[in-house]
Amino acid sequence: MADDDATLIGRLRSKLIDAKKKWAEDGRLLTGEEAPPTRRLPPGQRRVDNWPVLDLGVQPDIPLHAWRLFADGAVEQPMSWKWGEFTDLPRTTLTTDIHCVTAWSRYDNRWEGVSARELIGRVKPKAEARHVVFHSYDTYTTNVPLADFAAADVLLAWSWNGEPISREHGGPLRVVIPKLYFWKSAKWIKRIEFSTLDKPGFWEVRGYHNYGDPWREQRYDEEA
Ligand SMILES: Nc1nc2c(c(=O)[nH]1)N[C@H]1C(S)=C(S)[C@@H](COP(=O)(O)O)O[C@H]1N2
Ligand SMILES: [Mo]
Repeated sequence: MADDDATLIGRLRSKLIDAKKKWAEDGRLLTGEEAPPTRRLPPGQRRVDNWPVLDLGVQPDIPLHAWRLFADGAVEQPMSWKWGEFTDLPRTTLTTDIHCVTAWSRYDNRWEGVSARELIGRVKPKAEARHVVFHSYDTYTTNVPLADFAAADVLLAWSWNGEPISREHGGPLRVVIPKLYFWKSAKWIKRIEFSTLDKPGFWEVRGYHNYGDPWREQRYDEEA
């Protein structure tokens, strides 16, 4: 890629990121409603049938032979997997809804992969580990409480509706955390860091809510 292109893409990216930061500052899309989790569509969301692509403008291409997943930090047993090692772990399938902070929701996504619980059982987080930080191949990061990562419906997924997850949607492997806004579901996952301290990620330091519960409409940090 020519230097000029790289500069242009850099400028486009930062424009996009600034725009989203401004949304957080303005509290855009907030309805101020709360909905019981028994309601399927969270407040302020509209249902879509397509699957929008959202990222920082870079979609890393990770050949499977070079792919690695690391799990480390506050754990008894730090581990890493090559692609075939990871896909040989016991697998789970699960159908979930997606709720993006930009107000679209997509129902009935069928995922296949390894459950977070399976991975947690292998690395054995230390008693003082309370948080998890996802680090992705595009340098994106996002944070969740360990308790939420350890929920029964959290997956490290390589397949969506029977197909390998495409590169634009985070393949080879992405995180899926159905109960939180989709920015917490890191695409192109590379490293799962267990931590005693909370470490806000890319959007969390740019005005997004630290937790991100769609039914409590936790789009943005109240302090922003
Ligand atoms: N690595 C990485 N993961 C990411 C992002 C990103 O930019 N990089 N964007 C997040 C946001 S804001 C959303 S809404 C979803 C979008 O996933 P999709 O493109 O598959 O719809 O991915 C999340 N995970
Ligand atoms: Mo998002």
